[in-house]
Amino acid sequence: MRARLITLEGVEGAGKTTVLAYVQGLLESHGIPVTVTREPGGTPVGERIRGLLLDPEARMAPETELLLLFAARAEHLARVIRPALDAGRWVLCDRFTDASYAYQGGGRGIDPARIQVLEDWVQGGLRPDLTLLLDLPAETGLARARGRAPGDRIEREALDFHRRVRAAYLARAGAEPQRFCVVDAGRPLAEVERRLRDCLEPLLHG
Ligand code: T5A
Repeated sequence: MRARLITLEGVEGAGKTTVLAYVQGLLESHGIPVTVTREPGGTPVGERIRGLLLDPEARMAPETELLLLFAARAEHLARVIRPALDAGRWVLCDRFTDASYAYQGGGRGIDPARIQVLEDWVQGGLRPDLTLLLDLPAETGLARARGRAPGDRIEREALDFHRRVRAAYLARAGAEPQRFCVVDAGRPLAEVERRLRDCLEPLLHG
């Protein structure tokens, strides 16, 4: 079976981190070797960039933010994602380039055509095989996330920003229904997991 890149996306607090271990376990129970990683981050340089991006004290232009995200992504692809896929390991990534379209495109208002230039340059032809979009109203996700810890720089953005993020994710899912599997993240965890298993089913037997 060809190694696959599976990404998890969603608004703040949608439950990506919560379901990561479930998805990993499901793949491993089918004998699939899995590398679990995240963006921004996943490498020593990427984690330092993440610290900067999420620092509530950091002020930066939207373009700076986008370029830092793609700098971290270039490093992640070179050191983690491509080597894993080349070695036959599936990669399960907590956020990837759809987040740049959703947050920097939808949220910050950067022209998606500019994001696409970076995507083509940094990734070449590599795109996720499957994107699991945990969908939730922005206010519900923020209430969950904020109930847990003080927000980071991006989480602290206004509700309207996070609503645009959700709308951009849903628009991308609508445009590429063959790649996206949209999961209602407002349901109880057991239901969310059942739906995720259904989403993964075709890949497990494909
Ligand atoms: N970013 C990232 C960009 O702007 N552009 C990019 O290109 C990329 C890659 C960091 C930030 O970077 C931005 C987006 C982000 O702002 P992150 O680390 O993924 O990205 O940050 P968050 O989305 O903030 O991650 P969170 O940990 O806050 O959200 P999760 O992982 O979606 O949510 P999780 O699993 O921690 O769950 C939140 C709470 O909800 C509960 C959990 O127990 C937890 O308390 N929960 C549920 N409650 C009820 N029902 C369910 N079904 C539940 N599932 C989870």
